[in-house]
Amino acid sequence: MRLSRYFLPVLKETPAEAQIASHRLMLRAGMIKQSAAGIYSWLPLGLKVLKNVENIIHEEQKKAGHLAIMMPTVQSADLWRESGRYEDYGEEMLRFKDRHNRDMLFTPTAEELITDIFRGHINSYKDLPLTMYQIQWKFRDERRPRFGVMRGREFYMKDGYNFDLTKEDAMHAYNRHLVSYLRSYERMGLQAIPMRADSGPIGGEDTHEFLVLAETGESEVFYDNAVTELKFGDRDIDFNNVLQCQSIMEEFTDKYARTDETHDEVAFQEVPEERRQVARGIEVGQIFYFGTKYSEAMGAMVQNSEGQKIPVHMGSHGIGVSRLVGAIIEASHDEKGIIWPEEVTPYHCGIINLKQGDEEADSACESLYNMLSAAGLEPLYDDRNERAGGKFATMDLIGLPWRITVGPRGLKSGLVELTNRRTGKSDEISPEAVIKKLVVQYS
Ligand code: 5CA
Repeated sequence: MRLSRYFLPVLKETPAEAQIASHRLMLRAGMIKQSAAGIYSWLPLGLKVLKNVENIIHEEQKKAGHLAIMMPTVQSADLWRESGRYEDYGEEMLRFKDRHNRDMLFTPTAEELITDIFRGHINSYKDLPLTMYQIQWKFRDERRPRFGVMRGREFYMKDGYNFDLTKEDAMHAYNRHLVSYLRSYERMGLQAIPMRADSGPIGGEDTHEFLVLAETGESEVFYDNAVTELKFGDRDIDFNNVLQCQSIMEEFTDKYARTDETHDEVAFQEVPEERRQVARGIEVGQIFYFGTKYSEAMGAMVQNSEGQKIPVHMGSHGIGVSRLVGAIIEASHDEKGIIWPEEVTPYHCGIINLKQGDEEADSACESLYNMLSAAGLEPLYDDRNERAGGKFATMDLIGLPWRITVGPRGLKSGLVELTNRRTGKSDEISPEAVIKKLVVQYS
């Protein structure tokens, strides 16, 4: 992509309404634009990151054997009356009427809709287990939308739902989700710690939230510092292996780690004092087992092997996809701007032409651009007639992991400069060496 052809409305001033780094930087880097309180348009740069995050989730869900679907954002109130949640959900639910005066709503989550799909088609244990998920916009009329995409009213969420014959099978689905979530967050360059939480309006007793530690996080958290030493890494996972998934779940949840909703001061005091931590975190996901709450209310029954009809066991599992973009920035930025982890970066590298219009510099940049593209990488080439200082500031702000600086002086000896955004370290190397290095880096 050439910057001269791009839409990157960067802001020089810090927007007054933005209180935390990620909100400030997303506005300044031209990633999003607010259209109403807690409702945003995603501009080209922001959308690229959102899609990268979404893709990681799709890939990891696929590995876990979960099936992608897409349900509507507008639902009829009738299903929610069946479960009893139409009244329970309160003012967070956006309600409206269609032209026939029927009660409709914008989906805040989709337990009812998926249960309706299930009961319409499945009635035997032979069709279980089944887990389906979607990545779709949600709306919750939050009392205090704030911090940009962190607490929006409209937000992008992954919601998955498992259907199982027994509680044991459903707990395997729970563990499978926990494992696939740990893996997804680590791929995004985040450490998200599973913490025992409260189930709120979703219901059920078994639930964990995933929290990314950050001073600006909205949740207060209490944990044994030993949990921060756990790494998922590149373990080989067999998602059908019940014991393997269970043992990973135990490894990541047996130490004390809770949000303020479930915090138990007596149990916390048993953690050795030097490891006891009280901090803040951003909730980037939550998994629930709620048994037969929806299947009983809505008649989602299956026949077991003895021919009896029993309500199916369910859980639901969410990831805040749009919130994650903010969380990644909270975890990875400096005073100059964003620093994208390589897995989610919108472009693999930036090219800065120090002397636009200089024949040699222009042609070196063009050739770099073409070679990088041919090697399967996506460069962002700043080909505008701007001063070098402005180009550097923009590149630092938008946070691409690598910057290639091309100028007449280096080109005299056939060299360009390759700079790492995180470390600030630069190397003067040949364009061919740049390509080689970046191809290895991103493979
Ligand atoms: N039905 C369940 C699981 S699919 C559910 O709705 N869970 S949730 O309420 O915990 O939401 C899932 C995730 O969405 C949360 O962990 C959080 O990361 C994200 N989320 C929730 N509310 C908002 C919001 N207002 N803005 C941005 N992200 C949100």
